[in-house]
Amino acid sequence: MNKIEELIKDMPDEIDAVIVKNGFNRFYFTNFSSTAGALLITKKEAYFLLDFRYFEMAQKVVKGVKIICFSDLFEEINNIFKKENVKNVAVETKSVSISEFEEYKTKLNEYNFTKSNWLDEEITSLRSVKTEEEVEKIKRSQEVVDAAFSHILNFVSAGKTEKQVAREIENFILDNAQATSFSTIVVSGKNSSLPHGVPTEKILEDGDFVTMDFGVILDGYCSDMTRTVVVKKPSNFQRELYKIVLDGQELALKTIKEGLICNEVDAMVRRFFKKFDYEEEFGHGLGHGVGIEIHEDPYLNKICKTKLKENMVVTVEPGIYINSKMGLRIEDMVVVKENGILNLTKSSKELICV
Ligand SMILES: [Mn+2]
Repeated sequence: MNKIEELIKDMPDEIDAVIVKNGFNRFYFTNFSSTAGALLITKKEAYFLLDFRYFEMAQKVVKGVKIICFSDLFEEINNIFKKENVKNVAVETKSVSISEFEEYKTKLNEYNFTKSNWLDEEITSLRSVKTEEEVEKIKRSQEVVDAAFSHILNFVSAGKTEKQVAREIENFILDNAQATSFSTIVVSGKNSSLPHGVPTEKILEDGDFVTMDFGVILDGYCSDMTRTVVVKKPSNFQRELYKIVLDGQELALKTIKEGLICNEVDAMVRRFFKKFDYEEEFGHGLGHGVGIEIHEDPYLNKICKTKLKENMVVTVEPGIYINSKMGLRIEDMVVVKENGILNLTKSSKELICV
């Protein structure tokens, strides 16, 4: 069964059709990227409404849905609903704005529109469990990230600035993938206490931790990795701190498997850090889902109660950040399996001196 058939199978009796407006969700069902458009799914058929800019390309590459070129979106939706005898229509609650929703209700006033939690939850749950094909794409996306790390190890050194290192990573990514999946983070020395710090003109100095967090988009699928290296020689304290973070990460990697609850995995690493009195210094979630979006469900954090399922792809990225002094993070991306994980990240986690 393909993704659209899955959605149709789960569509409640009281809903005749759905409109998928969110760009990431449209891509999920069609594998086609566009800045505008709408995917209409009735119980019988799927229609992809696109404007002239995308029409020709979509006709060539999109399979399994009817491609319609619209000049007036509402008129086209009306035609389809008439033809298919649609009355009750669900739209995404999270991505349809209040004004857009009002517009639907006004311009298509013969139909009943509902902001549907069912639709959001359905798409979230479909998207969070990856197909084998998606896992393969994410794996290839991660391979570029691993290659970028090998590349940067020959570049990052005392005397370079954070910005220069970030630019070198991004150039490598742009040469080998579609785009970066987020703005590359390179933080060093005191700046490394900032988990999502922005690269600055700060020069890398002896003894600095350098945290590099970056990812790519390849074939529409994201990857994400963080490594922390040290310039020249680490202090004993840095070695200890690094070992605690790595042990915390490995504890999670050894434990994660289908059936565990997200917030319990997060809590386990938090308890581990507490033993060393670093609970407060781990101020963010343990990880997040990755797919079409760099951050998507499920979330390994304090509040997410999703049960892990086979073929969910999540990051595992504990860190310890000592205010105004230093910090570090280590991040891998893994596929959840029945009895454990498949780690897609191959880069070394030894504390590397550069
Ligand atoms: Mn991440």
